[in-house]
Amino acid sequence: MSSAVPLDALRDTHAPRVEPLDVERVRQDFPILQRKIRGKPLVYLDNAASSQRPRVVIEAIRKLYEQDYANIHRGVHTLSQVATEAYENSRDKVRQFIGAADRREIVFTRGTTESINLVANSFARPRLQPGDEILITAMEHHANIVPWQLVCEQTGARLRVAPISDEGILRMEEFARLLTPRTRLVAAVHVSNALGTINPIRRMIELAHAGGIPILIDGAQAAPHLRVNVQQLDCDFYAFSGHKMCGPTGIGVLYGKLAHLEAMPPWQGGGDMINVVTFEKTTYNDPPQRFEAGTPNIEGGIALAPAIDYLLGLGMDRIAAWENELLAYATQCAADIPGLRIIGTAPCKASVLSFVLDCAHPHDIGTILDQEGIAIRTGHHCAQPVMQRFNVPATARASFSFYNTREEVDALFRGLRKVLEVFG
Ligand code: 7TS
Repeated sequence: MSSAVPLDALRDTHAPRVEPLDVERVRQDFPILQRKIRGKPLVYLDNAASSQRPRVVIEAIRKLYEQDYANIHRGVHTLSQVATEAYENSRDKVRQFIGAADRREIVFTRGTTESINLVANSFARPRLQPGDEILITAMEHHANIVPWQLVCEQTGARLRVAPISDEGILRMEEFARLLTPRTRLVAAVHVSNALGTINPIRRMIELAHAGGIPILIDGAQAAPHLRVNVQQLDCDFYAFSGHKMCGPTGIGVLYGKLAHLEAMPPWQGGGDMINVVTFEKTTYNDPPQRFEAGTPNIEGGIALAPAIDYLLGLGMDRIAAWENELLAYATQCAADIPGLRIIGTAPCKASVLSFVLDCAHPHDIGTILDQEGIAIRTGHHCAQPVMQRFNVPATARASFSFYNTREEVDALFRGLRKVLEVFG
């Protein structure tokens, strides 16, 4: 694959030509990148599992704990007001980041998983009848499979799966064919964590809407890497996690169109989500508070704002351009490794190089690379059906971030040559 990957064709964004990132400078912002592993410089290529945090995020949490911490949405005292304001400013920041029309469309959750479970329980379950269908794709993370299986079990609805090609590309004609009058919801991944495929979600959304079907997009692997605009996309729901985009762990987002959120019942009860409680009857708060029962991840929510500011400061187009160059370079290097097979060879990919070697199990690859200070993920990546589709038990996965360098890609392939020496 050359670096001339047809970026815009499927990225749903128009990426203008941009100034390249000063990666060495960017790396200075991430204290952990100075760390040594077994005496060797850390080469962190497990970004799809979780990214690292820049100093601005670390400092925001430290400042909160040292100066501004209190519970939110409940105090007249100064600290509670300061913390509440910071938390709610984060909601505005998220709204801006994904181009939502209204801050009430931004629900804070624990992460992508919880966002999808919220939609499954509060949007899908009350609407589903026996015989209804939910359509997903064959490249979903378990987080976008299991919640639908649970609601199907509860309601008698049926899960349908749109197949993918040997390259890991969604078969659009099959996807279109599976949209039927029985389909009540589509739930599809934007960027596959196991294959790297970028799905043509704009087209998928159009097709779903042409049949009057709402659609949720799992953006866990897209929000950190691509410019996302939910109004342009016109998706009904969009889910993502803070920890994969330089933000804190345990905070995530569900974007939902306001009309949907207003029509949805709460899914968890407790403090903050109510209007008036009596033993006879309780009335519920408006969105988004209706879906945010209990004390939330205050520091996570607050420190998501500097993470977003950081990404926007670098520019999502510059991030995408550099990551795309790294992926193209790594894909090129992979061609020189005997017995290496890339799993996921779609022309339009983001961030992820998933592969197997003839001679070594992915766990052995991961263990030997760790000796060299190189962190990759090995296993099924919580996408077991993808492994089944490609008939492999697991893959080794290097996933790139904007702070990775070509030298780190070289280190990865030096490490893989060591694997060949041991097992080849
Ligand atoms: N959807 C996709 C596409 C993902 O990649 C992940 C996490 C999730 C949903 C769940 O996100 P969470 O933040 O709620 O856990 N993916 C991975 C991964 O690839 N390696 O570790 C976690």
